[in-house]
Amino acid sequence: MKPISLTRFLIQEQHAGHINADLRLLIEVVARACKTISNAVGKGALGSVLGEAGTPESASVNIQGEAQKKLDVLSNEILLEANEWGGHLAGLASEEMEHSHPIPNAYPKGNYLLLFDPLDGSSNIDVNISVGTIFSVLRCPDGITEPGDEHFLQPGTAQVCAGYTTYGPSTMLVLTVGRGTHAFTLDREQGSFMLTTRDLQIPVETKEFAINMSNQRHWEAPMQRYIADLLAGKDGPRGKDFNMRWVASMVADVHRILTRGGIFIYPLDAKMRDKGGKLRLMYEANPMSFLVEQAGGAASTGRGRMLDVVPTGLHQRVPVFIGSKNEVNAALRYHAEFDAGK
Ligand code: P6P
Repeated sequence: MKPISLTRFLIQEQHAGHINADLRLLIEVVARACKTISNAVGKGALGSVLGEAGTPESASVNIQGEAQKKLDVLSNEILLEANEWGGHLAGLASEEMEHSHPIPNAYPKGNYLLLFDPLDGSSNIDVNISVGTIFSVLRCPDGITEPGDEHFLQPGTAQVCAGYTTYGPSTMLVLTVGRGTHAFTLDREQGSFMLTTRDLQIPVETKEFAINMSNQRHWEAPMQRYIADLLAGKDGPRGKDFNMRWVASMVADVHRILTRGGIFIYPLDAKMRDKGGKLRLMYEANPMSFLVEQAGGAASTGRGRMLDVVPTGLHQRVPVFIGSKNEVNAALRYHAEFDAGK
């Protein structure tokens, strides 16, 4: 049977009463912006969009203190311009901008807040490895027409929608509106995202873990023990051999896990302790956690459910354990035993 388009899927969800017209418009606008980003990313060296933003004399650095790629800046601009005028948003926030961006008074305003990492994993862009866009949707608090940063600081359980687009061999959009997690593949001839997997289910068990092993000496003791037991394989406490993958693009690693299972970990380490971790809560960990939970997986900071974290800052960082439910729980047991002094 011919797959249905994203538009038809969203109209079905709206007629079923699961989303309203504004949220449908928001998702369509973001998906269209991601198609534009996909085209820019796909040009590679032919598009004069690779390399660092800014000039050799003054590199462009974002709020995270990270060098910005030209495509970081371009992707951010594409998402800003696509979402400002539609009347579905009250404000938006981005990894690339220090503060949230209210919708200009010249445009109509809506009830949603959009947060995004416009191009996650952009350090991989110049070596042609998959990157992605991550987005999260919250409701603007009642009565607020000029939302400030503080109005975005809602726990992950408050999300009404989350998704990512991965720019890989194919461009895929993975989306949840709280009723399962669904995957769409971009049909470049039609220019439409087509529903290729309805209701993704992450296997609860896995033999595959994703972590940056070069940080091992900086990890806390329970992390050292957990990974050592994975590496000990079938002769060790876990009684089975494990495989490892690390793309250094969260979108690519999480997409693999949503597709075939696994656990992705970016733990707290001594290098990152003062920052609270590497990955950002509001537009990386929370949307990915919503998607993974809706696909039957689990997501944690290592000491608590990710979606329950009460944010304290727009660019707050957190440790991330996400993926196959039983493996995430196994990793959490090492932390719980350590905290209990065992
Ligand atoms: P490291 C990309 O910069 C990112 O935010 C995630 O997409 C990715 O999982 C992680 O950082 C990679 O971190 O320390 O391995 O470069």
